[in-house]
Amino acid sequence: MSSTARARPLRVAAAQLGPIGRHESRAAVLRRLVALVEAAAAGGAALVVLPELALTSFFPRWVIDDPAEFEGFFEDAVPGPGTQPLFDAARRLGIGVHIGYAERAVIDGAVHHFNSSVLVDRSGEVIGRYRKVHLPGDREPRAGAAFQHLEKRCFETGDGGFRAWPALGGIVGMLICNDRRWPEAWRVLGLQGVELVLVGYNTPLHNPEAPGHDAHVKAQHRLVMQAGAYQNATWAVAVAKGGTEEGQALLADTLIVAPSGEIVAESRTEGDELVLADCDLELTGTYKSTIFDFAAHREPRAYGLIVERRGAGPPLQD
Ligand code: CDT
Repeated sequence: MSSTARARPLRVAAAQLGPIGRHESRAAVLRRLVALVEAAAAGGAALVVLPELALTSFFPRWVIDDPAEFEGFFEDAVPGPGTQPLFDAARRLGIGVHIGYAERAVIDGAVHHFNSSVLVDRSGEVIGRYRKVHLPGDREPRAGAAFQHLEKRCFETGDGGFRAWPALGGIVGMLICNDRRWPEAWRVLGLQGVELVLVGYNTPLHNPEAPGHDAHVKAQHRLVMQAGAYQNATWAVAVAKGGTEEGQALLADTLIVAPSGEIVAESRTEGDELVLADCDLELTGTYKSTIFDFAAHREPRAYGLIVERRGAGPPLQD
């Protein structure tokens, strides 16, 4: 990476979580999260990034017939009474927080469930919220699978699209887990001038639908993070809930990626671990003003099928 004259440094802490048990109490999880926030602040970070569904076990792996147990994985408000110790600690220490959680929202009197994340600034103000758009897996249980992946059953598709916000001296966007595999999601953030993309994930190392892909899970995770960052001239933080959770192996490999596509910091363990990097947001400019000067080089008239088709169809006719 080359240095720039007018640096905009932001020290970011990616706070990887190890496994969370199905019956682990919120209080116990919150103690772990607060310890990570305190360590991030002690390390001089301005932002701590926690993973997808960071308050609970990855419950879409189970068919949960008991409504009380299912609803028990959801939050009515974050920040809110259940997570106040986390946000109190962050505000006291002057550090911003990104966290993923299962959201129960009441919209026009009806209850909805989303896989969501929130970004809170260093003074405790909510900067933005995101509801996961790309929900992988199944609606109905897969026969014979040791673990299900029932996000389509547990959540509704996010209704807010992909957004970026001015925050922390730059422009910050959020994706959640499977979103990182879709270049369209990155590009919608890139077209808002995003400079830092935050991505929490729970990625199983075994996919019952396509076990032949299992050997490539880590490489494919790195591929999409590095490509997404480079092609959109942005820093990117991918933060895992990793390790073996309730018998299911999840990818760790928390990463911080520069706009060059280089991995500048990565986790060494599968447990609770902080990964720190100094991200100069100004570095995005050397890509945004040259090879990825969108205004100069993009050709939207050639991209029509991106929004006209959902699935692949036949080759276009002359
Ligand atoms: N949480 C999440 O989105 N996980 C998916 C697993 C896909 S395999 C059904 C991922 O893309 O990592």
